[in-house]
Amino acid sequence: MIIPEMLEGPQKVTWCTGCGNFGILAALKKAIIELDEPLHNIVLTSGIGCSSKIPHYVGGINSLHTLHGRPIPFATGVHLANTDLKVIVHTGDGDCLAEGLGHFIHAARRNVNLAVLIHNNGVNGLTKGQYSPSAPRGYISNTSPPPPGAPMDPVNPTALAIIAGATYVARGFSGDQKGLVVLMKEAITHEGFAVVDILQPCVTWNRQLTWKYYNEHTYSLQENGHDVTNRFQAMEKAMENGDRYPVGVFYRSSSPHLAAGLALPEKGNLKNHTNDLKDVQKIIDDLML
Ligand SMILES: Cc1ncc(C[n+]2csc(CCOP(=O)(O)OP(=O)(O)O)c2C)c(N)n1
Ligand code: SF4
Ligand SMILES: [Mg+2]
Repeated sequence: MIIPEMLEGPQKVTWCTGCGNFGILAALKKAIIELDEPLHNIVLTSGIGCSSKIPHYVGGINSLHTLHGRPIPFATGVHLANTDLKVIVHTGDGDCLAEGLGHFIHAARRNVNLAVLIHNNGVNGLTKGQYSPSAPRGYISNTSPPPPGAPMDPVNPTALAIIAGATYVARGFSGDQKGLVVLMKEAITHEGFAVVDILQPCVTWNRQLTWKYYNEHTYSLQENGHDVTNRFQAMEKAMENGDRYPVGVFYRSSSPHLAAGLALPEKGNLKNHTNDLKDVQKIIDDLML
């Protein structure tokens, strides 16, 4: 049994008071406790950003705080080395939808068995509030002053994930703890590429997409008779824009994930291979020639 003390992080949390990341951290810990998976089987990767500091705040599991835009390739490597692991990616909207966008699309297309949790706050929080690829058209920030504010439509991570081939696509809200825990558990246990776009207020830089705004503009997909197996209906809901944000599961399907279709080594998972240092020495010697 996992108890909260086992997940105490090694470092003091440095997020601003009131930041939506607190809700995501609390939901993640609750999801891990409820899943009751041995902690050594859980690996968390993150990029760079306020959101990507999360590995420092969760203890007991294995974590990799990687490079900006790159948590998905690191996670893919971890997964292919040991397909028994549950690999979770924490990434910001800047991290995932700007520098990391190519990785996101191709990992979805490959249906890599990962749970990608996007802390979506519409800004590059860590670097002082520049508008991110998910900021709405017209959004005003220090890098998108009026007029016209952000001069283009945002990247839509849920619609993009569905069209690129992700097999579990959902949206959560960091203010809806109960709903978020359910989505995280489903994403982590899903066999294939799972995405949860998490609406996360940044109280310091984003004065438009606030707690109040999301409380008033989100509604439940599942309470409104949505069919998660219908890809076209899922796209329609994911593309719903304006002032209403559907929250819940958009799409779920089952198809072979990347590791199932790859020519993996005969001995199976890399973790099963013995380290023969003689082989390593031979490679070094060859390179030194
Ligand atoms: C390769 C590289 N490019 C750019 C940066 C600068 N940088 C650091 S964090 C960041 C954006 C963070 O935004 P987001 O991913 O949305 O995270 P948030 O802080 O909002 O949680 C950028 C551009 C960097 N550190 N490394
Ligand atoms: S800058 Fe924004 S995203 Fe970063 S910790 Fe502060 S409130 Fe959270
Ligand atoms: Mg951000």
